[in-house]
Amino acid sequence: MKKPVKVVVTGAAGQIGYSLLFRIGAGDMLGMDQPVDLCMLERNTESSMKAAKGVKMELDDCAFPLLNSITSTPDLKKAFKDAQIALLVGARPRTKDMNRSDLLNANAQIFIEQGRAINNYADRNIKVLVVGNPANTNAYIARKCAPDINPKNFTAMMRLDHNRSLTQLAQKTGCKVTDIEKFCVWGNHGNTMYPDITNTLIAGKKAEDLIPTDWYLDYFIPTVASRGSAIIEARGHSSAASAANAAIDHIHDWVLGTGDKWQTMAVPSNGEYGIPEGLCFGMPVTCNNGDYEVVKGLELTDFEREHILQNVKALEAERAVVDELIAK
Ligand code: NAX
Repeated sequence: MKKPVKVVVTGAAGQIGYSLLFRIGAGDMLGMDQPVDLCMLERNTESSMKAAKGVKMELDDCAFPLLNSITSTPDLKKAFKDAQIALLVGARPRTKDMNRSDLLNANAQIFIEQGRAINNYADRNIKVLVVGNPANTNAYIARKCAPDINPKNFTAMMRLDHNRSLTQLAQKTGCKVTDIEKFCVWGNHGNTMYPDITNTLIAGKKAEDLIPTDWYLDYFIPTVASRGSAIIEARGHSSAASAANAAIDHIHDWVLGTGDKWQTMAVPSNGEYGIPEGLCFGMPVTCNNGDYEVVKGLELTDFEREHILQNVKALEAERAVVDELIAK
């Protein structure tokens, strides 16, 4: 049996945590031969700790063979000590009285602290996935606060947007999701996100030849971007099981590989495709040997450039706000 991998999940007593932890315990994320030391980090309040205790009791009751240990703590040092994988899910939700900069401010404090704790205590090769919103900017903050860790290892989740898109495309064309290749969602996990079919093949045929342009522009792009709100409207709560599933997919592929198959990950830009260096940006990647690589050599159309630019502007505006907070 392999040596256990230490996995930290923040916001473990929340909605997404409640789906995510059981999937990790079942072996869906790291494989059926990989034991896990699972650490749940929650806020240091009586109600959060009590809820986390309840989740831990249920995890115990599953008797998952792959769960080598389960701990629950509000302590950043204990949680991140030697952590090899961190899923940063816990974040401050937006409440009615908050504007965008209040939300950025509240979350910046959380991700500044967690970034520092990762820098001080985590395994030097830790892989970090930020789910908590604003996910791209929170990943940027954590990375900036962890200067001793490879910047490449701080990613944000756009896999839910990717998965949502696959199903829309499959349903429109009557194909299977597995028939779709070379698709990605560029940019920010927000209204400007750009699900891009320029290079996409569906069952070997060019997606642009199969899909009516008006459906793509007027239905597909806005439907993917507003799917989160549609779920809240229908369910009364935000996406949880599908978000947990996307987090599992993201880490699974990063660790276990995709071969030459594209996936979407939000990763720190190295200036690819004119995206300013350092922004955490959704891009097409392939994963091999525990590492990801941004797909290179794409010739962008004017339409792609324009949509990528909208996302650059959105993320640069957030970066300007949080850079001041990080510097304090
Ligand atoms: P919940 O409000 O159900 O759970 C959040 C949990 O985080 C709570 O238990 C809370 O106590 C905990 N928490 C808050 N601050 C913490 C801290 N500093 N340390 C540890 N734990 C802390 O939210 P949930 O529905 O689980 O969503 C979590 C986050 O995911 C939200 O920010 C949400 O907006 C974001 N999402 C991101 C998605 C993406 O695709 N990137 C999609 C789904 C989701 O909307």
